[in-house]
Amino acid sequence: MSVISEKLSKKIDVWRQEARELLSKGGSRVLSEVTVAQAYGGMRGVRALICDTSRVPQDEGLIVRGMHLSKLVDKTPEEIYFLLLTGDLPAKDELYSFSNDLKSRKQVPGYVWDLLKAMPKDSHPMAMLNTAILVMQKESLFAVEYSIGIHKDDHWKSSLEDALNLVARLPAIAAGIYRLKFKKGDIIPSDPAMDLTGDYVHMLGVSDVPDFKDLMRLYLVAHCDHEGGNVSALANQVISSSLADMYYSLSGAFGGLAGPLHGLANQESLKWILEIMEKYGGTPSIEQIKKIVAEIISSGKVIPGYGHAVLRVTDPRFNAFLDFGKKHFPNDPIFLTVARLYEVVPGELKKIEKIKNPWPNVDAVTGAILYYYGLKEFSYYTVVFAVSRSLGLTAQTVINRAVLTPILRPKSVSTQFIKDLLS
Ligand code: HAX
Repeated sequence: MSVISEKLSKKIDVWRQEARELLSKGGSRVLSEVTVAQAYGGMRGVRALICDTSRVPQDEGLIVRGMHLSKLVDKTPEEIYFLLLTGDLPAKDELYSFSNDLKSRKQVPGYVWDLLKAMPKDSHPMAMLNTAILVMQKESLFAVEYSIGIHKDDHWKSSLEDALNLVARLPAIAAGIYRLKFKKGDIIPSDPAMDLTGDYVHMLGVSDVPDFKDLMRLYLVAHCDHEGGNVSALANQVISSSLADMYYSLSGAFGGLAGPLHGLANQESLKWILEIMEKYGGTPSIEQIKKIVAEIISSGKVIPGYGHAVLRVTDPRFNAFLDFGKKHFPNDPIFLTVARLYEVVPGELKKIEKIKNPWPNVDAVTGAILYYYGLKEFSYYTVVFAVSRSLGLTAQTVINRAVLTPILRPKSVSTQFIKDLLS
């Protein structure tokens, strides 16, 4: 048995027992009420899901398994994945064995490359990523075991195998997509000895750029998870709750991540920053930014990278990347624009009453940083986000399988129901 399976099997017994006890102690206690406004308003604030991999308190931001992101910025994706799955950071020997386990699973089936090469040249990189994941569905061990009729108590075991295989292969697939889509030359084979970040950077073909590996390590850590109710996590959970395997649920989740109000916001944000820099011949002045914000709001559009459905403070992930930029390239003109926008935009958004959170989210800065390091293809940025988010999403699915989360099926009501209620 691998270190991770052994550790998880002990934890899972505890988690199952805990859930049973909590349900018998207070199964009828109310967590949330749902107002008409919430039913019309995207269920914002309705508490109706359990997620233990991470929490996002509105005034703190991302907390992974009880540890605030600011305490995790020096970790590796392997450490974070172990933490997400088990609730503990790995001991040195556990990390060694877990990292080797992931290294042994990196091989991408050849048919994935054939398919990606056959896709239309103008396919979006996220569509390529989803296609690659979906075509690998036949590799699902969970699907095989389910068809054999394995006991549901053991569903988590083959789900864990699917999770580890997916997480191990995604950097190669993502890097391959970058090279194919943007004509960067041949696909660079994975180096079996390298860790997830090193290999990703190596396969992108940018391993000679100083500090880029460190940036990617931070990137893969900071985007790993964001509790259970965001678009991609919710989609992931809904799909996997039908006992569809992880290839289906992860590609479905990434379909949501590819939306401009979610993971695509990083590409939108940088596009916008470059446009205003072009228009104003560099970093705009404070007065110019005020004018830009007013124009966007009056045209009914959103300021990309600002606002959040849950957060009510500056996203700590934004702060982590801002600190990275200040350390490595404080005088880069695009980075200076990001910093100036941060000085001015929140004050302007605060004046608009309907906007609940005027502060930047992670997407306000990451595009600018990837651009600085030479990753100038905006449409690729969400793919990097997805590689990181695969850690949290697959961990959530393993845990949901482990604690036997049932099929998700909230109740909808009709407009007539609301009319009758209010009459
Ligand atoms: N610029 C302009 N208006 C904004 C705004 C912004 N950045 N953020 C919110 N608003 C508007 C909303 O569009 C909404 O207007 P309407 O009532 O006219 O529809 C109103 O303010 C209330 O919205 P809210 O309650 O404050 O925010 P929501 O929970 O509805 O939406 C969003 C949260 C993140 C979708 C929103 O803030 C937004 O569109 N931001 C810009 C896009 C963005 O940065 N997305 C990335 C979010 C982080 C993430 O998921 N990354 O993957």
